[in-house]
Amino acid sequence: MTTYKLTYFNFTGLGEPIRYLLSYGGIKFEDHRVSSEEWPKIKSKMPMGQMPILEIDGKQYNQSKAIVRFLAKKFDLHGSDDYEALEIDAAADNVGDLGDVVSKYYWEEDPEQKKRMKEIEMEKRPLLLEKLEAQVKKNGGYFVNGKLSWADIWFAARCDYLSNILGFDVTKGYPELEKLVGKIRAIPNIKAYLEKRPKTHI
Ligand SMILES: N[C@@H](CCC(=O)N[C@@H](CS)C(=O)NCC(=O)O)C(=O)O
Repeated sequence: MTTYKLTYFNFTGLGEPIRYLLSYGGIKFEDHRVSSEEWPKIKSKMPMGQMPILEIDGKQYNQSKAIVRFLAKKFDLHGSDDYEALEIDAAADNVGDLGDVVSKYYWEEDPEQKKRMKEIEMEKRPLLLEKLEAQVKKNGGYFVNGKLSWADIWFAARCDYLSNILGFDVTKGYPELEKLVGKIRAIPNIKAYLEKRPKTHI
């Protein structure tokens, strides 16, 4: 039997979309959560010195989005033709842009720079969320063509992280996005994962 081991920090971040996808597909996986003390000792063993890493039968694969896309193909969540796949990729990258804006502010350590990043974040976040909201409304409750794709799952998992670092629900005030996240969290295999996952601060 194929074995799956996900190695990532003990938080949601870029590991969470992979955990969601593996759970969605009913794949049993080892959810290896690395502590900040352990990380420097194993960093050099990672393909690009970063995580998440998915090991499949002991072979390491990196890059969260590539891994999620690989799993999406297995579970038929990657679009029914190249055009649909392109729209799904673009939706996930739009969500990625939202993530970048919020994350850059959160992780900035220089106080002056952080102030500037906060201004950018407060200006750009609503603009991006409005666009995402309109897209989901136009597409019958999903990002692309009225059906579930990996971009929807990517979004829901990224919302966990973004809401954690913002300190409030990032979809609040965007009813279509809120509903979409609710639908993803209610998928039985994902719901079961969410009920058993460890509580983390981010
Ligand atoms: N593009 C990569 C980015 C990976 C990444 O930035 N990983 C961070 C955690 S989210 C990391 O490993 N940080 C620790 C380090 O760089 O030492 C992906 O999507 O997988």
